[in-house]
Amino acid sequence: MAKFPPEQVVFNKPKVELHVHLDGAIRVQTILDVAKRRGIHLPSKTAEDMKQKIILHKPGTLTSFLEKFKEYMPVIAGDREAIKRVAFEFVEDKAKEGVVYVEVRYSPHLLANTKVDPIQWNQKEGDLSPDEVVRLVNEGLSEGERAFNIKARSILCCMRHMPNWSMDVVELCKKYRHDGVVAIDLAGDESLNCKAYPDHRRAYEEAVRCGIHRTVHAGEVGPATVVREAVEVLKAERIGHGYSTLEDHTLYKQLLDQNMHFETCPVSSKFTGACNSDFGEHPIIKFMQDKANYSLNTDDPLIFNSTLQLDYNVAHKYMGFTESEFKRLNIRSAESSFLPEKEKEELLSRLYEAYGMIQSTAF
Ligand code: FRC
Ligand code: ZN
Repeated sequence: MAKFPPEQVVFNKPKVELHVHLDGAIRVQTILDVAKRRGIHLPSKTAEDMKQKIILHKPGTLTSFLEKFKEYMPVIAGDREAIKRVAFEFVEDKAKEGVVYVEVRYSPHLLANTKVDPIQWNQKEGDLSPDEVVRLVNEGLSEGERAFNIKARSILCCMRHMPNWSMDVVELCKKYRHDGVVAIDLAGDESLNCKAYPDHRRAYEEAVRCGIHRTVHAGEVGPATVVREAVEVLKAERIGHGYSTLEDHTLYKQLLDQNMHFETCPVSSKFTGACNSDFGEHPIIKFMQDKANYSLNTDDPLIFNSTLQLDYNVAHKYMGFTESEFKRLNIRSAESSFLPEKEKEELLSRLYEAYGMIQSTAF
């Protein structure tokens, strides 16, 4: 990954971020502090050393990616104080990156008292429920909103390999829809789509019935058929990543016509091997050329040792993004946010004002 001098800040203007994982956006120092308080042994004593252990240094496999979570998730999961702190600090970090509106996602079950073993995620050993996790995150986010003057909402994730959690997740979305939770997501291994369907589909049907917004991780490493299923079966309103949509021209045209929003993550896609490691060949360039509806996002800044600024720098330096495209995509992101109409209008006004634009939809 190319490093950029900190003074090279492209698009130093208010931004919207729609795809970032709370458990992939934790401060290394917080992991160390919490481990110390809980008496959990870590392989490293200093933040710098721990950071080197957690970050992905080169594009890796799913296994190497999951190993990263295993390093620190047991420190944070199941700890009330840590979960609230992580949510609060997340808002501070986003405010510093110039984000004015963020939707942050996580699996409530994975932050509950769960033994973090990629094969047996569901081993419960404590008393912190997914419901209480959501309440703690809501508190941390709303305290952060007041302290740092930005807007933060959350999205609750179902996991593809844990279909028995999905109805819980949609019920939590319903319970906390007036307390910061704006949508449901489906994350994890895309190859598990078919087997896991009935439960995920029922959860998404319930979301549709109750007016809960929907996004789905699809077409990141999986084929275009996963995207099609997300749209047609799960009634996704936005697609997480969606790069492989380009392999199915009919589907791509259909999604362009219906103004589907793609939550793209340039730096992440390089590290997960989702896309060609040559940024000059990236699907996002096609999205830009076609004036598609998409956002730029970090996904897991802790694991990729990145910031939203880095994703913008990459888009500028290797993909030819201009200031006016950055403005356009942020306005599309705000329009595709899961905020209620009135708040969406307020957000859009804030952007138009900051971008020196007169409000108009003529792009
Ligand atoms: C997933 N998480 C954070 N980042 C990701 C990601 O995919 N980029 C969390 C949660 O916020 C879960 C981490 C959703 O645990 C295949 C199987 C997986 C997996 C990713 C791919 C199983 C567990 C998992 C991530
Ligand atoms: Zn993601």
